[in-house]
Amino acid sequence: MTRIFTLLVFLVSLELAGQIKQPLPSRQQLAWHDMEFYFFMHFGPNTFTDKEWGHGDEPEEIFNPSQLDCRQWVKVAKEAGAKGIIITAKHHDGFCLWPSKYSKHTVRESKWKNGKGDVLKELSQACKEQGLKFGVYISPWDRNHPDYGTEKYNDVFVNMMKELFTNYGPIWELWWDGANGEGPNGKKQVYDWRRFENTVRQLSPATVIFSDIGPDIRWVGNESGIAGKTNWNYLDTAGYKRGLGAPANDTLQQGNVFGKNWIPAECDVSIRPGWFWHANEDTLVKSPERLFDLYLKSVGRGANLLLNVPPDNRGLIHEKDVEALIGFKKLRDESFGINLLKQANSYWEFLENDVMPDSLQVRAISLSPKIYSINVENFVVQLQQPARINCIVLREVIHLGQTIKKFKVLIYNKDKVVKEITGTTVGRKRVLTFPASTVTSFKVLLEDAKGNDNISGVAAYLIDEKLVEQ
Ligand code: FUL
Repeated sequence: MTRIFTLLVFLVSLELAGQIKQPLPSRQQLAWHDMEFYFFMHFGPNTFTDKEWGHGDEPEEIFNPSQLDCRQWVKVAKEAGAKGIIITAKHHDGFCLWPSKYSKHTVRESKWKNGKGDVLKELSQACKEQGLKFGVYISPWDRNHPDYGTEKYNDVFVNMMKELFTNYGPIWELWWDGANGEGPNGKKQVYDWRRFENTVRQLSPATVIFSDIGPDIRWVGNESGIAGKTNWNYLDTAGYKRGLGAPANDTLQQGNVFGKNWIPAECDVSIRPGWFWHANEDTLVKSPERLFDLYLKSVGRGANLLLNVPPDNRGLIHEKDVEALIGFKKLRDESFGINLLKQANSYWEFLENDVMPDSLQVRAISLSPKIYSINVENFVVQLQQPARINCIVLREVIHLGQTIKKFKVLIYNKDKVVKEITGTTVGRKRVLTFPASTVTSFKVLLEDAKGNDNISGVAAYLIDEKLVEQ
């Protein structure tokens, strides 16, 4: 008996070893994956000068929003279903949206509130009050700071980050922009990235750090909000130095199938053509349908969507943007409100796993919130009654890693296959859309995987036909 038990333990350990060989997400990264969609906010002197990249010599007095109201930003974000806000605390022009002791180019030197204002304070408080996560973008490149291009600037940058974490935390995500050029004295900075990273880890171990190549979150390789149809959460970063080159953009878009690090992709894109607000772009705000399409191409491909919504020169989110955002939320609610499988007579192979932490339990889109499927290769979902469907959502149990390399979905009306969809990765969420058909059942075939396939959820919807991905 004991021998059999030992053998069993041995086999289970082998199985587990197979599972954990590949890199796994950290707890912070897992929580980040669940953020799905949040706001980016570009705000600063450029909002008042109609520029995208300030030169750093803009007079501070031009920063003077007449009605700045961070509560309005947070309210709009919440109404749009965004779960957090990342604000440009300092863009390339060096202007600080907080009264930093380490710069003379800040809100303190501006006319706004007679120099007594602090955007980061107002926004971090508003986020706290209304339960949104607060994140900060801080550009390492600084076209204003007199020390830029010298070793002293590394101290400045570290001290500024200390101010951010000490006075405005908790900061859930920190965004290090990859753009890097010369400072006011014509010199380029040699950044002490190791020190920067250690500073953040020490001050706030729970913060996830974004840069082109991580360490926690990677750039998706474009600014159009589009992840690869193949999207691995793995990335090889050996041989690349932050700020001095990254893997090719299509590698960033797709990740590396056997990459050595778990560094998932975040899709940054603006609701307008520019990152900053420009009056002449008020008519060019993306429509709810375009935003929905971006959602399918980012969140629907297992990445997160970081949607830039730049406040205008009043310091408010413009009415046009609000309208588009509310429309976008409505489309998501209407599309994903009713999972047609809730009533399915489903055949579902699964093992229940009691040790799985609560926070990882499969949510709304699974057949049952308490069911996980482990090592399921093929399964069939049988509907109680024929239904029109044009959207199927699959999910993988990513806390065990990402394994699925190739899948096929066969959609049936009685015995006839009415649609065959093939795909590669699944990841946290894979949303498949196709022209609507009457469906009686569908089969999901996991055709190739790196290890055990781990599907954790499946759902089906009938969405507005014009929203089906082109
Ligand atoms: C880029 C910057 O140069 C743009 O101004 C913007 O901040 C974008 C999100 O990242 O690297």
